Amino acid sequence: MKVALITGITGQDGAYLSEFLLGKGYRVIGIMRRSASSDVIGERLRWLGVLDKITLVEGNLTDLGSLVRIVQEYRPDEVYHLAAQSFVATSWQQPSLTGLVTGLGAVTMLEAVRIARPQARFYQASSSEMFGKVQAVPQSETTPFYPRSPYAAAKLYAHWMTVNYRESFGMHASSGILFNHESPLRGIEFVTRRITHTVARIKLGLTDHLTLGNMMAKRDWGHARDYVEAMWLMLQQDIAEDYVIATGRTATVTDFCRLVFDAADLVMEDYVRTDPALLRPAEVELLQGDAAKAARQLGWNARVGLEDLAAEMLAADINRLRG
Ligand code: NAP
Ligand code: G4F
Repeated sequence: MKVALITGITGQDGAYLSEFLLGKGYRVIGIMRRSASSDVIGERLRWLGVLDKITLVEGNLTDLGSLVRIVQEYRPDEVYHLAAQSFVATSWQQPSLTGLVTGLGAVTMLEAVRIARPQARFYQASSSEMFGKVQAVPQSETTPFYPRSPYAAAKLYAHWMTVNYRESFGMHASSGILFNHESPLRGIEFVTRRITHTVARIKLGLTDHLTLGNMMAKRDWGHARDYVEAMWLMLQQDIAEDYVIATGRTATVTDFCRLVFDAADLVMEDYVRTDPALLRPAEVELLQGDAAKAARQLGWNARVGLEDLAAEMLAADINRLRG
C-alpha cells in the first residue's frame, strides 16, 4: 500500500485529495496544526465521509522538528504540500506570517523530506497568483511571473525553491501552478463561496443583500475535485516537472455572481452592492490559463464547467443552511 502525506489536509484541496487517494488505495496521513477547536477542524473531511479513514497527526509548517519526525515515522512515498496562509486579502494584513508559512513553510517541508525521506515524490501547491500583473494571455508554464501581493511573492519563493531542490538534490519535486478552483468546501471568505453562501441566505429569507469588492476581476475557475487529480498525475510521471492547471475559460466576478443568482431564480441587480473597503491594495485583473502541457503530458483536462460549479455550490449552501 502506498503512503501519501498531505499538509493542509483540513483545507478544501486536502479534503478532496484525501478522498481521491483513498479511492486509489493509498494510506493517507494528514498533518494538521494544533487547534483549540479540534472538534470542528475536520469538518470538510467529515463532509466527504473520509475523516475516519485517514490518520491525522499534529505538526506545524513553522516547526521543522515536528515535520521531520512525521516523515521519519510514516515514510511516505508521496508528499503533497498544500498547507499555506492561502487568502490573498489577508496577506496584506499579515505579510510576515504569510511569508513565514506560505513561503518559508514550503522550504521547511522540503527540508524535512530531504533529511528524512529524499526518495519521496513532492508536490508543491503553486498558484496562478504568481502571474499577477499578467505578461501574456493566456498564461502557461513559460509566462514570466509578476506577483502582486505578499501571498503571491511568498508562493513565488516556494515555487523557485521547489525547482531548486529538484535541480540541486535530484528530488522528484513538482510544482502545480493551479488556477482558482472552487467547490462546496471552499472557505467562506473566497469570492465564489461568499456569493453562493449569501445567495442561499437571500433565497431562504435570512438576508437581503450581497456586498462585493471588485466585480470586474476575471478568474479562470475550475472544480477542486478535478484539480486534485492533476496533483496526483504529476507525481506519477517519471520526470518531475511543473504544470499549469486551468480550464482555459475566464469570467468576471459579475459573471459568476449572475450564474448563481440565475440558478436561485433571483435578479442579481436587486441584491448586489459594492463596497470600496473590499478592494485590494493591488489587484490581479485577469487570469486565464493555458493547460495544454497538462493535457499533452498528463492526459488531464478540466471536466466541470462554471455553470455546474455555481449550481453545485449554491445547492450545497442551501442544504447546509436548511439543515
Ligand atoms: P485552504 O482551504 O485555505 O487550506 C489551507 C490549509 O493549510 C489548511 O488545512 C490550514 O489548516 C493549513 N495551514 C495553514 N497554516 C498552517 C501551518 N502553519 N501549519 C500547518 N498547516 C497550516 O487552501 P486550499 O484552497 O485547500 O488550497 C490548498 C493549497 O493550494 C494552498 O497552498 C493554496 O495557497 C494553494 N492554491 C489554492 C488554489 C485555489 O484556488 N484553491 C489555487 C492555487 C493554489 P487550518 O485548517 O488549521 O487552517
Ligand atoms: O476568491 P478570491 O479571494 O481568490 P483569489 O484572490 O483569486 O485567490 C485564490 O486563488 C488563487 C489562485 O489564483 C490561490 F492561489 C489563492 O490561494 C486563492 O485560492 O478573489 C477572487 C477575485 C479577486 O479579484 C477579488 O478582488 O474576486 C474579487 N472579489 C470581489 N469581491 C472578492 C470580493 N474577493 C473576495 N474574497 N471577497 C469579495 O467580497
